[in-house]
Amino acid sequence: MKRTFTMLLLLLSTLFISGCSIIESPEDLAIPPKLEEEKEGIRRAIEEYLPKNTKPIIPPTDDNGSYIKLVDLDGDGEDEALVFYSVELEDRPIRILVLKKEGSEWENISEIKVVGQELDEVEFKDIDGEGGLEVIIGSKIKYSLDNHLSVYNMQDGEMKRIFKNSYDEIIIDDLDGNKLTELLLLKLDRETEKSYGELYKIQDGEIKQIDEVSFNDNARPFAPNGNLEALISIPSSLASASV
Ligand SMILES: [Ca+2]
Ligand SMILES: [Ca+2]
Ligand SMILES: [Ca+2]
Repeated sequence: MKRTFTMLLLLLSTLFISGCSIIESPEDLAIPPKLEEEKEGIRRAIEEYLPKNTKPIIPPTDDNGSYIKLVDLDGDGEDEALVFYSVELEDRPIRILVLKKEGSEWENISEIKVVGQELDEVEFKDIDGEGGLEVIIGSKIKYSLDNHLSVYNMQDGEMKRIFKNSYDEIIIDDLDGNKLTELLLLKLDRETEKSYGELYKIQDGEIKQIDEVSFNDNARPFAPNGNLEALISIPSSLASASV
């Protein structure tokens, strides 16, 4: 019980002190050697499937500077390729092409149309424990103060959206140590100016809110270098997050 609380505090301090909303492990920073190997085949597929008025975009959390990510989306042990690009003059310009290797060729099997106009977060994590990684996309929508969150997973070869919500800041991590990823959405109520966090995890096959974290009066958790001890009052029920 205590562990969840401590981990959460640690995560929150990292988040607020660094002003960065993701925590990266050394593995995340390594350039996947497989991408080098597969680049030619993927480039051929991109030329074939991508419309002409498009340009590649590099996801904000991608440290190897590539617009192609290799991720096992269906859990068969082989990586699929996700190609990030944008289409000119579209209301929802950001797209992610999903390619699967069939024999020696990469085939276009699905596509994600990102909500909004700008990527804020891109993560690949196992949320549902059902093999394969989910695609977690945080994005900014024009004229909207908060950010949009969508989670996709692959079902029968198609990318399906399994969850959507909004956030001001987001923590995407295994908060309770059960090897599955939880989502902690930090939100600001713009009328009362109070901040709160909503904790989501998989339950009975669906991503459900299992707890709410409140912040003390007048606390501004989104301000960097805030005094966390004073800011956060986490209900003891959060400790049951691992159930
Ligand atoms: Ca796969
Ligand atoms: Ca999964
Ligand atoms: Ca977990």
